[in-house]
Amino acid sequence: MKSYEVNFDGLVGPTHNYGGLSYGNVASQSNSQQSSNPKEAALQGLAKMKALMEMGFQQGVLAPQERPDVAALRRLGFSGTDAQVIERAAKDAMPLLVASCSASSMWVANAATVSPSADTADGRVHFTAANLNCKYHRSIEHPTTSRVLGAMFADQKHFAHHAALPAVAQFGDEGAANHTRFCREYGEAGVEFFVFGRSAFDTRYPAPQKYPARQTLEASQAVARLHGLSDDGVVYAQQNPSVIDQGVFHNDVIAVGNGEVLFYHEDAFLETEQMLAELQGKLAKVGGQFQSICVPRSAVTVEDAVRSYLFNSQLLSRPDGSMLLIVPEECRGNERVWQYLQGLTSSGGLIREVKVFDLKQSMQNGGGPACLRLRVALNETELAAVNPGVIMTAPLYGTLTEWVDKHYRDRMTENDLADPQLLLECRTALDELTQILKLGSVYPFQIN
Ligand code: SUG
Repeated sequence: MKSYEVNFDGLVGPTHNYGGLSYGNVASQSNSQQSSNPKEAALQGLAKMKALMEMGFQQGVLAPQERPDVAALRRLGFSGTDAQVIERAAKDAMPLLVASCSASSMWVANAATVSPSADTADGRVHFTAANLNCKYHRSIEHPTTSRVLGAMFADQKHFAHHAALPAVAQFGDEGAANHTRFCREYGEAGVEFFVFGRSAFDTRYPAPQKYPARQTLEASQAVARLHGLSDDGVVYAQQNPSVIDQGVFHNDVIAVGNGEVLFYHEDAFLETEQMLAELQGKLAKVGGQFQSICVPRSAVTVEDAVRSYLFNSQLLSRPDGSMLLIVPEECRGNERVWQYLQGLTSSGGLIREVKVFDLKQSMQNGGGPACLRLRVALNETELAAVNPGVIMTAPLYGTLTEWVDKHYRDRMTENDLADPQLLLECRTALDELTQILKLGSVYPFQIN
């Protein structure tokens, strides 16, 4: 049976803004308080989806969340009408209003961890929504994420959904941003590679000194158990704590994998040789030939990687077996990175082509091409069971760009978040969106 890797991209929500909310994420902190352009952000994301669809890749779309999250503000003690809740939060606790307005659900690489049916004990595709416990503004995403994923992958014969892990730092889980799958073909059994930043219970593992390690070993292990993965089908590795301290807040900022290939920076991991040997051995057991491409620090520094997001690229398989790298414009702007990429594609290796996308609105908050997509490997039968409303087509692209043009503002600052009119605008837009994508009622304002 045919199988595919389907990229579901997060549609940027109408409140996209630069809140400076993510300590440890250099771009988020350095662009704090700048004015943003939600309309441009959404159109940049849609342009990437359309381009991939036109290149022949399977592409889907994942809906944004209801923001401002008035229900979250109510849980923090703000009361009255919805407009009063926003007004009181703006007056007494602006940082909480900003957090409740974040469009951070656009970075759907953090929405969930997904295990394809070929790897799981019950032969279904498993999803665990990420608790995103490290940052308040992201920790409020998972209930709606679960409802949206449930509406997209509704058929229980093929899809199994798990609630987010317990909401404590010991089980900090950031979803697919720290999860990579290696396989020969997407529909065949593979090896799932979980990268963690620290251990919550075992003091033998070192931890970063400056910035938080968001993903714990214990969270990754829990996800592997929930998904029914076999020991032979899983490899755990620790991220190098010193790169976390340089702004590598997720593994997908320093490594990316696809098929049988891992593309990574020399400083990305601890115990790298042992980890590569384990990946090679386990992939061989399912018939695969593991290959790794190490980018030396002498060519590209960790700082270059963090600034350019070279590794936050999408590594995609072409029908002829070669690979294509989707990188952000910032890679072209960095001389060393661009030179490295020229050498890589002309070396006769597997990665033959680089395509550049302008995703500046998202990049300024620390989200590159790979952050914006959730990969779901599906066979033909499973793909046919996905809600067809969320699969990208030329007409859907047209409808969504019109929808963005109609509902989105082209400038957003902190003051705009306090405008009660924004809440109404967002709800009107999202109500229409759930009809466009045929999701049913998924937002708190549609349910309560
Ligand atoms: O969680 N930025 C996100 C970026 C997530 C990128 N995802 C991956 N690498 N997979 C984060 O730090 C910034 C929001 C603000 O500052 O307004 C933010 O949440």
